[in-house]
Amino acid sequence: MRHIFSALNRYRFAVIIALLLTLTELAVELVQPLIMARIIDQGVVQQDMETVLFWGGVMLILSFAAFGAGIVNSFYAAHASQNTAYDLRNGLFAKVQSFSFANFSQFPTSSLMTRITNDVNQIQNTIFMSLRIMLRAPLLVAGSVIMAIVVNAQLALILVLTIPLLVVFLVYLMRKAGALFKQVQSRVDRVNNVVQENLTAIRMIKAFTRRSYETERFDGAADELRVKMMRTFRLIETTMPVILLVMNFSIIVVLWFGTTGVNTGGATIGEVVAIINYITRMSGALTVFSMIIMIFSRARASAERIGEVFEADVDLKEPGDPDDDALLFNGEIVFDNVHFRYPGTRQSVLNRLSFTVQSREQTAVLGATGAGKTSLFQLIPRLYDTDGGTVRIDGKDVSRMPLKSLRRQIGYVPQETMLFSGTIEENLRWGNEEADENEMIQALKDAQIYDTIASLKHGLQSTVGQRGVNLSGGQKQRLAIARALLRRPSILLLDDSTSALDAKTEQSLLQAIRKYSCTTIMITQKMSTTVRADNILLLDEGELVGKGSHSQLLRESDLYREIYASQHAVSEEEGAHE
Ligand code: M5T
Ligand code: MG
Repeated sequence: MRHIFSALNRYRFAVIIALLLTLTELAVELVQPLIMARIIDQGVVQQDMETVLFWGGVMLILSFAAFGAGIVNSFYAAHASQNTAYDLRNGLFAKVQSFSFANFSQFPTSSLMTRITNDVNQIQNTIFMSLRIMLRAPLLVAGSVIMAIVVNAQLALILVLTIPLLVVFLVYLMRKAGALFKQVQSRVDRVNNVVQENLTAIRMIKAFTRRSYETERFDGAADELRVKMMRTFRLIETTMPVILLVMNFSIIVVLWFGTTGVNTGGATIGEVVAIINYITRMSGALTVFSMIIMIFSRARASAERIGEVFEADVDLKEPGDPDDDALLFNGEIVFDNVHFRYPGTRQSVLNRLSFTVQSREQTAVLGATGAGKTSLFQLIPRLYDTDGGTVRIDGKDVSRMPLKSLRRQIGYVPQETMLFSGTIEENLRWGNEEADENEMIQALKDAQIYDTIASLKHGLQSTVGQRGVNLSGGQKQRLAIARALLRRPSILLLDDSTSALDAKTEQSLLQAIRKYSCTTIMITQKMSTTVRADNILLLDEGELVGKGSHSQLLRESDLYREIYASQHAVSEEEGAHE
C-alpha cells in the first residue's frame, strides 16, 4: 500500500480537487431531502405556490451544480488514476530491470507480467472509483444518518441501530473477499504462465504433437480461475439482499412510527418523506458499498503483489567504488576455491574450483552436459554471486567492482542465442551503441557471418524474427558472436558458440578472435576446439579434473583421453564414409 500511496501522492493536487468536488456533490445530495421537506410542509401542505416554485428553483440549480461537479471530478479522477498507474508501471519495470537472476527465480516471468499489467490496472480502477464514488458512498451513509437525526431524532433512531450492524457485516465481508481475491490473482498468474510457456514453445509443441495436452493444461488453469472467481463473487453477491432487507425494514419502521407521529404532532409529513428519502439514498450508497468491497479487496490483493516486487531484495549489491569505473581490464581471470549452488537449491553445482586464465589467452572449457560449465561462466560477469571463494579479474574481486564497468568489458555469448525483433544492425548495436558501419562489417567478418548477411536483400537492414528473415541456429550464434566482438571486450565468453560450425570456419573464427587480444574462454564439446586452445579446463560434476594444453592432458588425464578417443573414432568413421 505504501508504494501506491507514495505514487498517488505526486498527484495530490488532482486528488484534492476531485475530493472537494465529490464533497460538493455529496452536500447537494444531502440537502435535497431537506428542501423537499420544506416544499411539502411550507408549500404543498399550506398551498403556497411561491414557496414551491422558489425551492423548486433552488433544487434545480443545485442539481446542475452537482452535475457539473461530477463531470469535472471525472476529469481529475482520471488524471490522478492514469498517471499513478503509469508511474507504478514504470517503477515496477525499472525495479525488474535491476533484478538479479536469483530474483527472477523468485518471481516467474508470467507473474511479473501480470503484476505489471493486470494488478496495476486494478489499482488504477480503484483510484478512479475512489475519487469518483467510493468516498461519496460512506460519507453519504454517515451524512444521511446525521441529517435524518437533524430532521427528526426520534424517527431516525432506527438508523442509529441498524447502520452500525450493517457496517460490521460489510467489513467482515471485505476481509474475506480480500483473501479470496489474492487467490484469484494467483490463478490469473497461472493462466498467464500457461499461455506464455505455450506461445514460447509453440514450435516444440507442434513438433511433439502435444497440442491436446497443452489444451488440457490451459483448460485446467482457466477452470481453476473460473471456480475461484465464482466463489468470490458469490460471497460478494450476498451483501445486496442483506442490505436491501435491513433498509426496507427500516422504511417500514419509519412509516409506522411516522404515521403516529404525524397524528400526535411529533412529526410532519415533510419530515417523514425526508427521512424515507434519506433511507432510499442510503440503500443506494450501501449497495455501492458491495461494489466497493469487491474493488477494494481486489485492489488490496493487487497492492500487496505490487509491493512484493518493489520490496524484493536485489541481492547483488552494487559496491560503491565508482573510481574503478574507467579501469580497463588486462583480462587475467582467477577462480580461487569457488563453491556455488543456485539460490534456493541445495545441490552444489561447483566445488573447490581453482584455476587461473592468463590474460589474452584462449582457454577451452570441456566437460559433459551438466558438468557446470555454463554456471562457471555466469560467475564471471557476476550474474550470480559465489557461495564461497572468490572470482578475481586482474587480482580484484568481481563482487567489489561496479557491475556496469565489469559487464561492459565482457562479451558474453550465451548458450541459447537471443536476438531481438528488429534489424540486424539494431541487434549488433546492442553490443555497442556507438559502433559505425565499418566496425559492424568487420565484426561480422570476424564472426564468419558477413557473407551470409551481405547476400540478404536488405543487408544490415534486414529484420530478424517473426516478420523478417529467419536465420538458422548457427547463423544466429555467429551474429551473437559479432555482437559480442563489437563491444571490443577485454574478456570474451563463448558458451558452446562454435558447436554449429564446421572445423574450417571454426578455425577462421578463432584466428580472427586472436586479433582482438581479449581473454577468451570457450565452452565446447568438440576436441577440434580444444586442440587449438592455449589451455584447457576439464570439468566433471562441478570439479576441475584436469588443466593444461592438449598434449599435456592427453598424457595426464584418463578422462580427456577417453573423450578424445570417442570423438576420434567418430571422425574416422565419418571419414570412412566420404
Ligand atoms: C550445472 C543446474 C543444472 C545442472 C548444474 C543454468 C542452470 C543450471 N542449474 C540450475 O540449477 N539452474 C540454472 O539456471 O546446475 O548446469 P550447467 O552449468 O548449465 O551445465 P553445463 O553448462 O555444463 O551443461 P551443458 O548441457 O550446457 O553442456 O545440474 O541442473
Ligand atoms: Mg551449458
